[in-house]
Amino acid sequence: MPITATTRVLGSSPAAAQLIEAVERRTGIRLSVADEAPAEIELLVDPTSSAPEGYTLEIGDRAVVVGADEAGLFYGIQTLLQLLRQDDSGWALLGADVADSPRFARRGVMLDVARHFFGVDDVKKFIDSTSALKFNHLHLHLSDDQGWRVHIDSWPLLTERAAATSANGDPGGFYTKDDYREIVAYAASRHMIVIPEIDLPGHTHAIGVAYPELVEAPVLNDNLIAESARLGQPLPVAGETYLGWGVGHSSVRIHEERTYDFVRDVVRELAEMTPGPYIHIGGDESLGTPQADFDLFAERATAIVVEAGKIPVAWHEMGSAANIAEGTVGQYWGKTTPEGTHAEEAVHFVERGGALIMSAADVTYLDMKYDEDFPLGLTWAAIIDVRTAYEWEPTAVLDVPDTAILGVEAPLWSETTRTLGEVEQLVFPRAAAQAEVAWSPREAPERIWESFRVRVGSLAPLWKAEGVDFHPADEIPWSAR
Ligand code: TNX
Repeated sequence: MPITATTRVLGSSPAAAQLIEAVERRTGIRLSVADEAPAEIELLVDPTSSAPEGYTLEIGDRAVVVGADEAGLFYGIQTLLQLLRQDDSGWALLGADVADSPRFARRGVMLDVARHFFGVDDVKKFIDSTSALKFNHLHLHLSDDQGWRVHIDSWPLLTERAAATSANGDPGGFYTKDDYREIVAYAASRHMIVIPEIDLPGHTHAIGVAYPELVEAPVLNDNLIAESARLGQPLPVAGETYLGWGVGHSSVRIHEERTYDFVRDVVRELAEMTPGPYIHIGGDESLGTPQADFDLFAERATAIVVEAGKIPVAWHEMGSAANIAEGTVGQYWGKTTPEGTHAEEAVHFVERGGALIMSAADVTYLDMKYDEDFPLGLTWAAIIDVRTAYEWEPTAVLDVPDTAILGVEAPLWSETTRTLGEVEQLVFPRAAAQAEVAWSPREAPERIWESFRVRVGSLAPLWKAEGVDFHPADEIPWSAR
């Protein structure tokens, strides 16, 4: 059906305004609003129409989108926008008859704002581009060795002393509480829940820059020393800003009560400004923390999150603790063929009544290079081309019931990315692969690489119109318009 200046949209929800703006960005055509039916494009919400977050979309002489809820309507509109095409006779919507709803309730992306800081406008743009792929959770990695990125009233030196720099000595920054609330509200307007992460008990060198009494002296393992030398990076020095990106050298003091006062205060202040149900407390790569201390910390820290009324989320290593709080959600970042103790740690979350988010590093990690020569990214987990990112099955990695898998999250670690444009080159198109793994039924006939590569290729004009700096991987037949 043609899209012209006389095309009208009926529907009062915020989704109608979002559709009108997106069409204008793409085509330059400003659709008008209809006061009553019939209109060329009709947007409706009907809870009986499909499963939560689902929608139906019919495009013939008219286009009708019916969401099961506001999120479903938003997703139906995203699909409609993917069907906009320009040819010699102008703009049109391709015909369609779609009934769609998500396989997994949890479809996430993570942005590491600690290794490099990204300001509110960057995060909003990241929300726009990822929510358009129907991602509904945004995990913000808010603290790491290199910096602390959110203001905490009860521990003000965190942002006063430990936020100014990023990895490599690049500029840092932090979110005021109003900034953070603005991000949360913006994400909600795109149906995304923010999950804040404070990484503990390792990845905490920056805390020690602000409050030295909370953090142990750096533990320098052989790998850290060798990698730092190879990369020409400095080693961590207690109380001084850390500019390298080595991991596993820092730990908060497990046997000091003040550490738990700190954790309680931070969790409380974060919980107060986080409407979503989750607080992520990290737990990865605490190589300098003795195992018994680590397990003790995991038990106390997860209990503190529960006391604050939130569901704890932790990287899978925290599953080593026998008495991790019941219901804690584990985030598995091992490989699709698990190594070492990764699988048993992950499974323990399920044994404790929790569930799992799958972030298998050799397929979902958005910071891995596409190929050996790609200028951005790392290689430790794998080289991940688009096909590799696409062809995996989240329920086939661990020996747990399918119902224990909440969904998929694709993390972007930011050691090598300084700008949002660089982030986008790593994220797109591979985030689209994870979006489909998380959304589409396993048995759908289109859930195959030969179909996906053509469909993702058709997103190029949309991404160009939205200013998304995607990587034009040569595995994909990119559409010109
Ligand atoms: C491992 S994955 C980390 C991060 C790094 C990342 C780089 C995980 C839970 N921890 O600290 O940034 O590798 O790919």
